[in-house]
Amino acid sequence: MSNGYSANQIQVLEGLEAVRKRPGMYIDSTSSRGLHHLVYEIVDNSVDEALAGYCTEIRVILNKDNSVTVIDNGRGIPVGIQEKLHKPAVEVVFTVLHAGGKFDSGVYKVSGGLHGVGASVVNALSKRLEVRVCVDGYEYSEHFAYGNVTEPLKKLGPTDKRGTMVTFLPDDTIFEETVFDFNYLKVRLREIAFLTKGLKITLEDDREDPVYKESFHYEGGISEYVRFLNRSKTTLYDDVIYFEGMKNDVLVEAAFQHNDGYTENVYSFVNNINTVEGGTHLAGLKSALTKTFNDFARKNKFIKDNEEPLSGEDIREGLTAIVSIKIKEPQFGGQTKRKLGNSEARVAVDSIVSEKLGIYLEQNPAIGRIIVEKSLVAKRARSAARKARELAHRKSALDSMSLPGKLADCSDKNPENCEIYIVEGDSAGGSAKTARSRATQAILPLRGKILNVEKARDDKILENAEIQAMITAFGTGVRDEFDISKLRYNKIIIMTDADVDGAHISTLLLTFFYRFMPDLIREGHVYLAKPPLYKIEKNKKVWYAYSDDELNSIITEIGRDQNNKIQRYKGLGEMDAEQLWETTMDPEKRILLRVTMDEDDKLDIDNTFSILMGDKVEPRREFIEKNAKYVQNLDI
Ligand code: TSJ
Repeated sequence: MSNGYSANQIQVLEGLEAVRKRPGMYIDSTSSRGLHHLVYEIVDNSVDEALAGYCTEIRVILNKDNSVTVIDNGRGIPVGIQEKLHKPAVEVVFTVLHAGGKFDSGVYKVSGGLHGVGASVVNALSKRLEVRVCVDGYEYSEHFAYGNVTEPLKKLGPTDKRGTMVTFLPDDTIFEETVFDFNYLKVRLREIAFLTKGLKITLEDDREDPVYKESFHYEGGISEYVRFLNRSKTTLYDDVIYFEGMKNDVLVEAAFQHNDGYTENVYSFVNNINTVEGGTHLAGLKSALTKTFNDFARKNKFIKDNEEPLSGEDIREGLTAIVSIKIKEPQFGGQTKRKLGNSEARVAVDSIVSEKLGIYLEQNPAIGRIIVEKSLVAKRARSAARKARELAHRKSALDSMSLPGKLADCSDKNPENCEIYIVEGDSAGGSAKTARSRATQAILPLRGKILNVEKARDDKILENAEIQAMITAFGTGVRDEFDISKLRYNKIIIMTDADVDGAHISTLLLTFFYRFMPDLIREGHVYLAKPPLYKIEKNKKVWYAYSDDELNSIITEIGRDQNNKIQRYKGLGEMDAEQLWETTMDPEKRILLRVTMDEDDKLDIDNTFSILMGDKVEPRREFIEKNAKYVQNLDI
């Protein structure tokens, strides 16, 4: 060959050594996220065994040495010698890139899908990996290190069990983070259990004493998922409406229930992968809902013959829905490869949901009526909301003449250089205005608590003075009219007191940004300022501590002394302008936390906001208790 590579060299490059040399080509990151994906990579194989009908239980164990064990009660990975490579099939699975397929075609699979890099990549990125298989009456084991066989396949002895067990220890020279997070794994494993009805998944933390376990097992599958997502909401009717069916080789499940809120929470999955950009299956669901509810509404005279139909948005206000399909050859497209392209999926979902929902509504007209009445209210409110949105848009499009009165704008007109501080309270706002660097820092003080956008419709939200001030100042508009190129500040910085009220205000603001201008967060423009918790003075010298740990290390360093003066800051208002500048606003010294989001976590983020901001107390109390150990600097 002209480039001088021999076939043999190419073979070598395609081996597992390539994975270790360039992990980024095989996993999307070597950060904490990539580390956790190793677990999903292994678990997906057991889920496939469950989808094939041979496995009912999966256990995931976080071991003390930070290795992970995955156990299933499926058929066991075959151990027979594979003809082509003259090796046991199980060894091929762990040592050949993208192995599999030969003995498992013609079934729905979740592994090998989008992230599906296979067990061999996990093996290559592990310091050690052990597999045990119980199959055909015997137990076998094989050991690997860095992807290489260290103990060949060994027959251990007879057993009456069946199944596969894999233990792997991620290589800490490859991953930046090697400690597994129970809660991160829990969210996804619970989701897999919801999406695979009947499958029991247990997550066990053996690093805790006593061992901490949670199990997920849902006979109702995605209809239980919808009930779970609505648990912090007031629902409009008790049923979760659920349909399943098969058409064109596409297995379709859909479930939904309305709540009395205003946001649309519709999620779609293909082979257990969350299709964050939607696609044909989602389009099929939306079209079926719009068509079928309009048919029902007309038939029952909720809409007159000459009246406009309900729009899809009207019907989906307050809707929590999931569509989950299994398809043999998914075609993914879109920016993040999370958009389904198969046209047969649209047809399958549309026709199954249309047909079954039509029958359901005939048999349950009272529920149909509740939904249509809610949609009719939404339809009326929608036109008011559109006017409010357009007004907000027009206002922001005008020049600085229309900027809010409370805004102290910066003089530099290049957004690249500019930042805006959203400040809690007029007094802190006043100090911030004095302290700021006028050229590049704008200050927008907010009075009191801002509106909870989870509990109001667009028209009410956009009438709110504080929200209007932000929209006008940012310049981007909201929702469909949002245009990031109009953004007037490169950084939007939320500055609140370091106490519970401050945290609440930050959450309200983040909820507003997330619902109305999610791209601000997605593109990394939103930050939280971190004011100091303590001021330490000794012999006219001053230190600031931003956490209890930092306070302790400062005290250790300067020595415990009668002359030390330690002041606990209760709020921004206690600092004068100079202190505020020095501790929280000076770009050279301040601490800013950038707010980020991972598309994969969208469902969980939606859910977290609705729990924190929703109307039921119990789920919120439970959430705060469970997450209390992760919350720092909360002055309770
Ligand atoms: F991939 C893997 F090695 F990482 C892995 C695979 C890890 C774990 C924890 C489980 C599994 C796995 C594989 N569980 N069950 C299976 N099943 C098969 O590999 C299997 C068994 C029998 C047949 C058959 O056609 O008889 C086909 C397959 C795919």
